[in-house]
Amino acid sequence: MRTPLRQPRIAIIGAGMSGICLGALLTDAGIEDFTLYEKASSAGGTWRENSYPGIACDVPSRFYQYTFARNPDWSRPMAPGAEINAYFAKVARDTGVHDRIQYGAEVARIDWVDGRWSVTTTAGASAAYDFVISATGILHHPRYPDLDGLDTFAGPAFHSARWDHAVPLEGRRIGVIGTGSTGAQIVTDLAGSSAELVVFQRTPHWVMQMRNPEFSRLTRWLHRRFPRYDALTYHGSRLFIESFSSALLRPGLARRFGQWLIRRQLRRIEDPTLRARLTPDFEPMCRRLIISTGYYDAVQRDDVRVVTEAIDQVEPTGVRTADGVLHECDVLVLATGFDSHAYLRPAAMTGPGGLTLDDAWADGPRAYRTIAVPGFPNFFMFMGPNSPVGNYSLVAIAEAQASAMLAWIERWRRREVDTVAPTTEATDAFYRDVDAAMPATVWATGCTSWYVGQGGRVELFPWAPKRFRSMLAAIDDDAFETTTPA
Ligand code: N01
Repeated sequence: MRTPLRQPRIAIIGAGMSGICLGALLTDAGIEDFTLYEKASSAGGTWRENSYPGIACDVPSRFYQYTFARNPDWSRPMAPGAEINAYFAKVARDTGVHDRIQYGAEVARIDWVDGRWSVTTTAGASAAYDFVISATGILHHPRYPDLDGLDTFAGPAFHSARWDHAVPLEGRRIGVIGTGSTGAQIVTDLAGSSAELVVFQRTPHWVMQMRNPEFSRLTRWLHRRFPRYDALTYHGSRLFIESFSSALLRPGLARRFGQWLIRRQLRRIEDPTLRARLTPDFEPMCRRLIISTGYYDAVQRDDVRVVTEAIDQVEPTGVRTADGVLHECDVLVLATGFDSHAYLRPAAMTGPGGLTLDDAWADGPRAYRTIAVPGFPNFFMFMGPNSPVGNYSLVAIAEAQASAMLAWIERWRRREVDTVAPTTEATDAFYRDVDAAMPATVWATGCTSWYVGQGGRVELFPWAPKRFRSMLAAIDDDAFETTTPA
C-alpha cells in the first residue's frame, strides 16, 4: 500500500504576482493548507501600489501573464496597470488563492522553532509552518530622495508609488523628479494636461519609443476563439524578448546592432542641444531600457521643460537648481525609484542556531540559484538576488522559481525529505560562476542603477533567460543538505 502524502503547512509572504503564482500551483497540486500574508487590504503587489498616470506594462502583456491562466482579452500589446491588476485579482479568485489571503497581516518575524518556521505578524499573531516562501517583490520599498528642504514644499509632494489621486493636476505646474521607467511613463501621460511639466533629470536614460495601439475586436476574438493561436503569441513574445535580451547581454555583433537601434531613437529629438542633454554616457541596456509610448515626443512639447542642472534644494514654492534658478511648481512627484536590495526585509528572519538573514547577508544578499539560502531550511524566495529581472518578464521568472520550489515541496509530501537547504559550497560555486560571467555582461559596462547592490555587485542573472529556466528545472541534489523524516 502506498504511504499517503503528507500535507505541508506553507506561509507565503506577499499576495502579489509571485505569491498568487505559487498559490495557484499549490492548489493545482492538491496542497490546500497555505496562507498568503498580505500587509495591504487587497492583492496585486506592485500593480496595486503603483497607480500613477500612464502606468502600463513595458513588457508585452502576452508574455507578462501566467502560462496556466492566459488572458486572450488584453486591450493593448502593453496593457495599462489597472488591467494587469484586475488580471492578477481574477486569477487569485478563479484559482481559490483569494480565499487563502490574510489581509492586513504584515509579517514582522520568521523564526525557526523546534524544526518548523514560526511566522509572527506585527499584530503579534504567530503560526507554525513547514515552509516559508518570500514573495515580497523586488520594487516595493519607495526610495525617497535626500533633498534639502523637501519637507518645506508647500504643495502636495508624493512618491510615484504613493500617488495621491485626490490632488487635481489639470492646469497646475507639476515637477517630476526622476526619469527612469516610471518618470518616463508619468511625463508621457501628463504632458499636455498640466499648465507646465518640469522634468528634473539627474542622469539621461536610453529610451525605446514604440506605439501601443488598442487591439482590434477581431484580434481579441481570434485569441479567445483559438487558444492555440493565443499560446503561439505567448511563445512568440517570449522568443522575441529572449532573443533581444540574450543578444544585448554579451559583447558581439548582435549587441552592437541592438545598441545601434536604441541609439538611433535619439534622432526623434530635433533640437541638438536637447538631444545632447538627453544622451546617456553609458551603453544602452547597462541600465534597464525604458520602453515608452511617447517620452521623446513629450519632452519636445512647449509645456514640458527638461531641467538637467543638479537640484540644490526644495523650497516652499518649487525646486532650486545649482545655477540658482527657482523652478516654481504646485505639485511635486518623486519618481525616484525603489530600494531593490531589501528583499524580505524589514521582516527579521532567524534560522536554526540563531543565524539571522542579516548576518548571512552581511557581505550582500546571496541565494543559491536565486531561490534558497544556506542555513535557512525549507525557505525559498521569489526574485531573490541575481534573478534575471532586467527587461524580462517577472511573471516568467516567478513561474520558473515556483516550479523549482514545488518540486521540493512535493518531495516533502512524499516523505523523501523533511528539511532542505542549499549547501554553502554549492552557493559559493554558483557565485564563482556568476562573478566570472558578470564582467562580460552589458550590466557591467559602467553605470549605476538599481541593479547594482552592496560593494558594486550587480544583482542580475549574467546569462540568457533560457539558461535560467533550465537551471531551475534541473536542481542538483548534491547542492542541497536534506534531512529525512524519522
Ligand atoms: O526607478 P529608477 P523607476 N535627485 O530607479 C532619479 C520597474 N518599472 O521607478 O538615474 C534627482 O529606474 C534617478 O536618477 P539617476 C522597472 O524595472 C516597470 O523609474 O539615479 N533624481 C532616476 O532617474 C524599472 O527599472 C514598469 O541619476 C533622483 C529615477 O529617479 C523600475 O521599476 C514601469 C534622485 C529613478 O529611476 C524602477 O523604475 C515602471 C535625487 N535625489 C517601472 N534620486 C513596467 O512597465 C533618484 N533620482 C513593468
